[in-house]
Amino acid sequence: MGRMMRGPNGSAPDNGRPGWYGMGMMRLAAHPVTVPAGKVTVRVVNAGTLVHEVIVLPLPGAQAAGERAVGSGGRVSEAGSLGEASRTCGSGAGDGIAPGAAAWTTVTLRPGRYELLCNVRGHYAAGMYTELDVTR
Ligand SMILES: [Cu+2]
Repeated sequence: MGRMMRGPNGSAPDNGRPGWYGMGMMRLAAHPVTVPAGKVTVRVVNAGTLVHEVIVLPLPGAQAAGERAVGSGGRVSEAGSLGEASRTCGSGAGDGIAPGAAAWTTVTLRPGRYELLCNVRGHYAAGMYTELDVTR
């Protein structure tokens, strides 16, 4: 069976509107932060009030989580994506995880460093990323 991970934990904007307000407090956390190589089931609970998603990307070289270039659309490149959890109460890719809902995906990961991130417009720059390390 897979390992348990949770996130993202988007903060709750006081006015309930998506946008810049409250985005400085957005975050995404993995539990645990290190897992053995092989099939890894990423389970996500959206504890925030906005729609989120989690995408799994390798971290090249010495790059740290949060260092990807953000394009003019407020998103990062998903090239090389190994999978994503973005379907409300479902597996794999969808239209985003509704507030309060769960989502999941199973990916096969070799030993290395990975980044879990939310690529909803503006969320990466607001801090929705975290590193996941995979050991042998
Ligand atoms: Cu997000």
